[in-house]
Amino acid sequence: MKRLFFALDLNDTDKHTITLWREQHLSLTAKPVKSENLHITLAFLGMVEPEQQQTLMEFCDQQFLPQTSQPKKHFNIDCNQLALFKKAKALYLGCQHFPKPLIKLATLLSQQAIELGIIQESRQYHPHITIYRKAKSLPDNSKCQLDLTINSFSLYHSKSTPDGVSYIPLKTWSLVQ
Ligand code: 2AM
Repeated sequence: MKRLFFALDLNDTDKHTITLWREQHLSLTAKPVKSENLHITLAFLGMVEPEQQQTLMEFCDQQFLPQTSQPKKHFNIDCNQLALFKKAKALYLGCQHFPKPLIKLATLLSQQAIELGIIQESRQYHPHITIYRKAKSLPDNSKCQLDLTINSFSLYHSKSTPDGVSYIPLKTWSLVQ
């Protein structure tokens, strides 16, 4: 069994933009999320059996096969909020106008997980990029404006290592031709 989740991938340039902005605008005693771990969760799955993983991957293969006749464009994400999940102590970047097709994607993946008996949280989907953990409060200078580009999503394995958690993409599906 593996601890898995689906997430939108951030490209290296955007990860660098976020970490640079964080360095320049915030100085917190909280724990910064490693640049390579930055992502936007679509559906958290938790512990998943190999057969369930296989079925989920086959479902995505069918849904997101490249179709050259249907050109698709990348998605722009305008991160304009810095906010805090108080209970989880997670400081995150959010965006007011998240693309509807990506919300639909999150719903689709979550429904698919439920069909396989994987429990999903009933609260509303709240797309975000966690940039600090163990954050106690929202910094005063909480304005941000970061334009990010989304081309794909992946099934990630959340793996504990001596250097902290590592998010390993197991398979990636393109949202762009
Ligand atoms: P976070 O960014 O807000 O911490 C891997 O754990 C990813 O799944 C994290 O990005 C985490 O969100 C997200 N996630 C959502 N629900 C979770 C849960 N119940 N437990 C752990 N991670 C969860």
